[in-house]
Amino acid sequence: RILLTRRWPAAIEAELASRHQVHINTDDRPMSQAELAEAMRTFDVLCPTVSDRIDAAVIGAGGGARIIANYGAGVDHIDLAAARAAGIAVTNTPDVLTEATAELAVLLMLMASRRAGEGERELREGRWSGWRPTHLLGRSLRGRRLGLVGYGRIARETARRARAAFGVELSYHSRRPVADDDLGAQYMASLDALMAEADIVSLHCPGGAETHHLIDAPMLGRMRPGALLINTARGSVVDEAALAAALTEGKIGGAGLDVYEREPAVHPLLLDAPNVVLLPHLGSATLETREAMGRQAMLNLEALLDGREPPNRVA
Ligand code: 8YV
Repeated sequence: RILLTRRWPAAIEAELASRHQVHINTDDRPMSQAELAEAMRTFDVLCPTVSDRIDAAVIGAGGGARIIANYGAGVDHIDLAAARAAGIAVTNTPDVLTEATAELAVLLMLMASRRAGEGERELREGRWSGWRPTHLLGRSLRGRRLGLVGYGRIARETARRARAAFGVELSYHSRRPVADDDLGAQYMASLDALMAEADIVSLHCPGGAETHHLIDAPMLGRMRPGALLINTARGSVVDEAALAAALTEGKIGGAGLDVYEREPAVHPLLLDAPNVVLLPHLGSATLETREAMGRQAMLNLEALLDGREPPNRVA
């Protein structure tokens, strides 16, 4: 018995339902903590999403669940230590969403550097007074230095696209340099130095306690005037209040955000800040990708139920 905590694309829901007993939360809202705990007791498999908080209390409810097959790559909303202690497997869906998320990171870079969000708002609000030579001048991406924080699959695909299409220079910061980096990006052991040198900083590290507010006011203070911050990783990595202040005070040039500290809430000062592009967590939101994520979750849960090692076990 499998529970989907949210609706998946119809084709993959149907595929899953043709093979298993599937229950789907059809309400257009996340389930409550009490409902999730109850589900842990009564289902064999829970397929949560980033909008569910699978904390120690939910996991501790115990009972039937043998696997939490997350629909998504990031698992910072799941208490992995509690799952380990309870002997419940946790899997995720990496790889299948790499391209879609990298595309969105590039979209945000383009929108922020060309002031596309500002321009669209101005036009829709009837404030466009016509063409003029100095209207909404952005900056070209060519020759600018893209600094990647975290250098996993999504970071590298973002870097590959940005370099091939727009001719950016590449630097990255991660705990260790990547061996045999085919992109030849410059490794920077110091995040401070990367922040100070990059024209565009793009975040690709996991969420969770280790990276909470990694990009805080002092870190934002190191950025070049006019530099852009792109976040398709997790909202918790950035101190949103400090970012809103840096934007409003003109300390940095702009930001492109897809993720937020308290989704779906967005810091009110960010809504009013200049040159910030705000998207509602659309990183993996293509039909192909969301179907592939469902298929990957299905491979994981079926492997575990059949007594095989799931391909994407994280706990
Ligand atoms: C997903 C994401 O849409 O996979 C992730 O970590 O942030 C998104 O692309 C989301 O996680 C679905 O649960």
